[in-house]
Amino acid sequence: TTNHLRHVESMATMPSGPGNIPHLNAIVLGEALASEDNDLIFPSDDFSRQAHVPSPRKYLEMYKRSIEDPAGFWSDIASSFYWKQKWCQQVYLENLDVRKGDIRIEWFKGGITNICYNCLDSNVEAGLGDKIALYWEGNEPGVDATLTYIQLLHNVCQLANYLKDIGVKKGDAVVVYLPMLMELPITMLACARVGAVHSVVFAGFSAESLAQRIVDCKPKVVITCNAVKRGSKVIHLKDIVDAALIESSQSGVSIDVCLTYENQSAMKKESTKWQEERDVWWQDVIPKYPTTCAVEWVDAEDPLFLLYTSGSTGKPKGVVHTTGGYMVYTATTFKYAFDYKPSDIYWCTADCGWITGHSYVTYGPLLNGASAVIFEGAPNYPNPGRCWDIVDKYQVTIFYTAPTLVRSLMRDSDEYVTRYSRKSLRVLGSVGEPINPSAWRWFFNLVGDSKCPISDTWWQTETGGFMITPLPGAWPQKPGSATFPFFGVQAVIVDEKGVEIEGECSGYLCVKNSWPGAFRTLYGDHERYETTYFKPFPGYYFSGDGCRRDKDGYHWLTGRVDDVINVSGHRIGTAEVESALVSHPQCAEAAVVGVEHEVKGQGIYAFVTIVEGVPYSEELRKSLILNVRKQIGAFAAPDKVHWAPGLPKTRSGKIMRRILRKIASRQLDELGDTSTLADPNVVDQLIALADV
Ligand code: 6R9
Repeated sequence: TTNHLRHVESMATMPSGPGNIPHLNAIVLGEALASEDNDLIFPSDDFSRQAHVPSPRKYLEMYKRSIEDPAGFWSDIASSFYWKQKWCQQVYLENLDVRKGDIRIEWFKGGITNICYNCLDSNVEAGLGDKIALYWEGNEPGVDATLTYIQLLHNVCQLANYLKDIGVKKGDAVVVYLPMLMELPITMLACARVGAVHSVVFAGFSAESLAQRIVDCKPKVVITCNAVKRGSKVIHLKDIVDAALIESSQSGVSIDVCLTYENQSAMKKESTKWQEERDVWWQDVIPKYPTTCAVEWVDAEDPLFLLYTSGSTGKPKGVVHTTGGYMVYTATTFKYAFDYKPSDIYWCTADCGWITGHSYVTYGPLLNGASAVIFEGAPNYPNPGRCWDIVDKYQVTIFYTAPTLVRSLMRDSDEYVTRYSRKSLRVLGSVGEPINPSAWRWFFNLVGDSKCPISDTWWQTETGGFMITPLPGAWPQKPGSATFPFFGVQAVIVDEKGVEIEGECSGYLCVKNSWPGAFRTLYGDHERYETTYFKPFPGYYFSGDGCRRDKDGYHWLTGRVDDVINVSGHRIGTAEVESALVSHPQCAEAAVVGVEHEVKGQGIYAFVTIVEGVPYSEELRKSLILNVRKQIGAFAAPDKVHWAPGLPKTRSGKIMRRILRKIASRQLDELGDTSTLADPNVVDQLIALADV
């Protein structure tokens, strides 16, 4: 264990102690880490030696500067990007205290740049033109394609020229409903090139959800494809878009152009339903445009994209990210958290329809000039070895995925992993939900052959990029802990009164300052932005997550503390599912809670009260679930519907979810005090109906 000693030593010899950085107080003492009961996993000497951040000491030095001199720290980094015009003297402007006025976060204000230029043109100019930017792996093994940086630039320019041609201007919204084809990052980049704001909608959302997002941002054009194959299933995306466009026009938002890519391997042109005056085949028009296109220069604070995410109440929130800070932040977090080097081949299994795909499929990797794999298919098709087949095929060195995938692959024979070499791997990553220690170990020991550090990255749609993450090479890891805050992030844990707690503790995870990748507002509702995120604990950004800090200063995320359920890493608001259920004519009332699920992390458990006189039946159960699939998407379908002639309510009519959670998880001896219920009998009734 020379490694072990080396780390403890280097911690003990840190320059001047942690100073004003509370989360480091414990770890700097060193002896805590050396104690027997710690479950620590150390990076190898070889790994640490070559890493960007090779030691706790280096981390501490950089972290301290990032907190004490954020302007200097981020200016130095931002200077390596291309700016048409440099930002003003003051790099960032912030006020995170609602009591002192509006929350206005600005970084690099006055700086003029373009993120597409920095992703493509800059890299081509730096000599990376012939480097592969994207490896595309189709649903069927053997179907694949590549684009070099120069080819990607040409493709992006052609689409950008088309967008300009149909009148898309700086600031206009473009809704994108595409699966994981190269056309998805191409579309995002083309929007950025012309200064348009993309709103990518995950292609698993239903027509109704898509319509809602179209009505909200009123795009000039919708970009989609006719169909996609995922595993053995064909999904007719264009039909979903057609239905969404009928619905949005009923709400007064009509779309003139629906640009549709022909995804030949899934569906032929001829069998696609078509509306001549509105629909345009991508392949008919885009290749005719010039392969160069002047960049629309934008202010650092001009919006780059909108991405909807679920909250605990009401309709989904349109999270707005701007250009300059997001660019600097995604690039920097990508580089450090994955210890990225130019020779790496990177694969993130996330879909571009979620924030992970925005920041760490498209922008972060391309800003670093990386070669990234994108995968159209399902990770267990044609068999559960597909991921490792892809890793070997492209010699993937950095593999970033979600705990739910790890857990689902764990259930199959290890032989699906061991039959592949996986020798190329050097860093693994995890995102979306807490990774349980057993999944962590399987991922580490089996997939990574006990040699690849795991970057368990905690962050959110709102944060734009990683917030708490290991830096592989710097720290010994603890399975299941996201470790320490990234540079520039002052993560704090507060109690219910909003008072910061130090040392070993647990409470609500907040952030004390702003960081460049932070979202700036909720689309069209700045008030909701302030109320949701900055009012609960005045003076802080509130994440909605619970967190524990252990005696060594490591952070352990404990899940959402609001009414948001995390299903397979996807955020779903209980209120959204409830509203989909009660819109069913035979559903009188619904209450939804999250329940532990072996693969998905959390499953959706719905209690439903049926209207008087209607019998509860299997058919009704199915039709209730169908309502949720139709209104939100298949991924939000309840795992269990529990018939509830009555719901446990307080005398003031408030549903007691605490009791419902216990019933859902069958912890019947932990129901607690039910005497405050308006009708305590409903509890026994619910228990009796648990398996109906
Ligand atoms: C990136 C992303 C955000 C919520 C977040 C938290 C959970 C994400 C996590 C994690 C524990 C991690 N979450 N990463 N929890 N450890 N490494 O997932 O964004 O879809 O907005 O979800 O996901 O609960 O609040 P988003």
